[in-house]
Amino acid sequence: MTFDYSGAVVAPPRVDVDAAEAIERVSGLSQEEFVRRYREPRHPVILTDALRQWPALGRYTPDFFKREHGDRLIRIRGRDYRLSEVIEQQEASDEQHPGPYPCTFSDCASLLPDISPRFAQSLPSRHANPLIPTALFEWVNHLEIFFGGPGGQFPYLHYDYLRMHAWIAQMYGDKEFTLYERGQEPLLYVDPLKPWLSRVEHSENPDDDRFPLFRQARCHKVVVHAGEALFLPCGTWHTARCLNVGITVAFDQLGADNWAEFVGEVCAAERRAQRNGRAVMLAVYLRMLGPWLDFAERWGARRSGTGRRGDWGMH
Ligand SMILES: O=C(O)CCC(=O)C(=O)O
Ligand SMILES: [Fe+2]
Repeated sequence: MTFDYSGAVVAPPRVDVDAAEAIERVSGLSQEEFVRRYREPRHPVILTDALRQWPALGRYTPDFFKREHGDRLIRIRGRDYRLSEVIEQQEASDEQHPGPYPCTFSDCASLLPDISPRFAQSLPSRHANPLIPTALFEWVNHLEIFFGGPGGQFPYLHYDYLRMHAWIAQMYGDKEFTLYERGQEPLLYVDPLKPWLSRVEHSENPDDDRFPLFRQARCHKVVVHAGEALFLPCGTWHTARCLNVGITVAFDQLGADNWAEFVGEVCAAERRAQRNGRAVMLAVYLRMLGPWLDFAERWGARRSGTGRRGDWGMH
């Protein structure tokens, strides 16, 4: 998608609507209500009780990771660090001098028992289905743990790759998310080569000369606290900032309801890479596969709480 906006535009103040009005915090939500009120209309929501059965809750602290996983290596801007070293830097940091961010590890297989059950609202997820070519997810980590310290800012305004839904499970500390209302792409300076990224740098303090329309974009800020799970429906433009030392489990979801968007993104990526024949073949195959997977999920594959690796996109 390209937008050409020339001519002078006066930038009005940025619209940050009070998040308390915009993004609800709910508990005791049935699966049907979740689908009807949030997933279908693509409204973000915070579930305050979805993680309550996770053994990780209360256990995932900076000290726990320093003690149990401190020797794990984390690559940040081309250099390897020990996780304990990174956490110590983040603990010693402040808003004015943030530590390295984002700092993630994605080799989470051994941690699955800590974050099970995968709650009903985040299922089904079909990434690991053997009928879906794994090459489609070459660049995707379906499950990651983020470590951050005060002032740590996610570097891009984006929506999650291939229009998957994103779940942000905050295990420790508080993280502020800035969520943009849907349908504002003309104001977001979408990168035509990577249409899930905005070209606006430092979205908290944007360059008005380069991105004059950006200030008109309506966004909502919401703080996710430890124990809460934020649902970001597919295609939600967002960015994030750590308010203090924090640990976040982030994972994605691909199901029947965002399948069409997913297929659209896969084919668009093939076309951008000039692979038009492959784009057509994938479109035909994935559009036929969708109803088959719906059927299979309806008849048995759709259950929660079993902690299967496949639910987390692992084979
Ligand atoms: O937790 C964060 O800093 C943002 C995570 C995120 O949006 C992502 O990984 O796509
Ligand atoms: Fe994201």
